[in-house]
Amino acid sequence: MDAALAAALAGPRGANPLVGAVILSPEGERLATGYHRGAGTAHAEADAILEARRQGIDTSGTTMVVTLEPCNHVGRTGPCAQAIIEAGIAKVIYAVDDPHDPAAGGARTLREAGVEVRSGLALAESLDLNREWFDAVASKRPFVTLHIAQTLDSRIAAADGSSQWISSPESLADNHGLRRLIDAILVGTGTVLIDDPRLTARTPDGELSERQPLRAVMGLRDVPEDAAVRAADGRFVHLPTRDPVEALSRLFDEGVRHVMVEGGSSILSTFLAAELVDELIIYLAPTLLGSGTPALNDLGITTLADAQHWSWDEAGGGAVQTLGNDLRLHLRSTRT
Ligand code: AOF
Ligand code: ZN
Repeated sequence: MDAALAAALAGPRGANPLVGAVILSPEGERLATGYHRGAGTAHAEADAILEARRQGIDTSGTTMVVTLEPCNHVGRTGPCAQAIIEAGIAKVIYAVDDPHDPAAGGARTLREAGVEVRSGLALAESLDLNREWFDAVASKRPFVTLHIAQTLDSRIAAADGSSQWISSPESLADNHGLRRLIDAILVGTGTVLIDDPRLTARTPDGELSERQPLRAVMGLRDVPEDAAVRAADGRFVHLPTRDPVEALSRLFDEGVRHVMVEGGSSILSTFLAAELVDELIIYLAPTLLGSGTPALNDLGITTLADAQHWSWDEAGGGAVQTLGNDLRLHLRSTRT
């Protein structure tokens, strides 16, 4: 299962989960490995079976170890359960059930065909591998990470509007690393009109990274024809709404399972007030402004008893990290 998990990591994140599969001989020797390369391409199981065929390996009587329950549906490809049965594989060991209704049920199909099936091996690691995807599929909306780069006194811009750069180069590089992993980045039309950001994922030397998130702008105002978000590769969408639920639903339909909301204050506050944020990443610079744009507006809370509570998230580098001159705070919603 470790090898299947490692293989899964080679795939891209997106509408589909990361999945890896390994085929073992009856003696436990590793014969072939496969992984899923993203929506529209072969699933990990089919990829591993294909790899075995390419090497002229007979798969009958073998064991498949896979990080997700083999699918039972004909989506863009599949069904994997059928491909496994046809390949004569005798035993399937998978980590976690597929929570996606149309695809679920592969384990039963396999058992009915006489394949021995076991599940639950490396369950925690497999859930962790796709934790945003599992969350998004269960809630039928993208997993939401909120990103704020702020001063000690929670300002995201000075009184004259200047906001570049509150955070250190190390924090910026960290943010661009996150942009490579998420499916979409979302800002409000106000941010586009004031800051004209590119919203691309870039390396520290300013080169465009290979994988770019969808750039989404929400709000009723138009996005100017010459706005920087429209440039580059055309992976841009304007969501003409102020309703965060509607914006998330549109993004989910576009295949987005993990979105990072980057500002400004009104959109950050809207998502927080609506309790639609799963994860908070705050870059805290050791500077004070005393005036300027606050990171957040009114969240509709008037008494301490109604305060939102967040928990420190130790995953992925820890709850508090030092990045150059800044602190990176990582928090998780206590809703779930
Ligand atoms: C598997 N193996 O490697 C993956 C699975 O319509 P499709 O073909 O893109 O299928 C997408 C669904 O299939 C996805 O939502 C998830 O439930 C499952 N993904 N299943 O057996 C794989 N990637
Ligand atoms: Zn499949």
